[in-house]
Amino acid sequence: MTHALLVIDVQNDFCPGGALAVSGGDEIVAPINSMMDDFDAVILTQDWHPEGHSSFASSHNGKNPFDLTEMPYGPQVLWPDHCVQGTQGAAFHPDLRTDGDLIIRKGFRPTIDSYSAFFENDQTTPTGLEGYLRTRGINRLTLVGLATDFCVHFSAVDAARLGFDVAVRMDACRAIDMDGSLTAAETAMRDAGVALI
Ligand code: VGL
Ligand code: ZN
Repeated sequence: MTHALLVIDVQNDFCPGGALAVSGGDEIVAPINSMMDDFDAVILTQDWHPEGHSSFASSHNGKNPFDLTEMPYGPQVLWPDHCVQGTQGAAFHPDLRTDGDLIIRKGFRPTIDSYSAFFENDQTTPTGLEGYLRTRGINRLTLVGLATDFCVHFSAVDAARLGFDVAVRMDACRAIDMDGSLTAAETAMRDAGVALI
């Protein structure tokens, strides 16, 4: 077994004071840093949107952050502007170790959002992460990061469907938790065969 730690979106905009702050988002930085040495590989993801991205409420007339809209690929939550490429908000939390092996960016296509580290929200456009993991012989993944109910959730479910052995360290994740999204995410992850630890 070659075991990688997948660190999802530990970026300023998802931490207290950020544009899409997740409560307690900064509390997981120190525990994640100390876990890194226990893995064969460390991979970080970075939410990385162009200005005016289609997932931003500000790009839709009459819509507010956290409203739902319909995209060609299905329903999409609209977010406050966040993780705009090159901004401080898109940077990793300043205390996060970034000496991992790979940083994979997602959400850079203007018309598709990407929660998962594997596929964009159309569920068909790949990020390339699967190929990277397979060519390195990585078959086991532990996920940590932000937010439990969105990017961690979709990354974990996709990884399990692709056949990886997947665990989520819930103590090293924090959730947005809107309208029961955390409970729904936990159910979906368990149903996909993800171990919640
Ligand atoms: C995320 C909402 C929008 C996440 C990213 O990292 O969970 N959530 N973009
Ligand atoms: Zn985003």
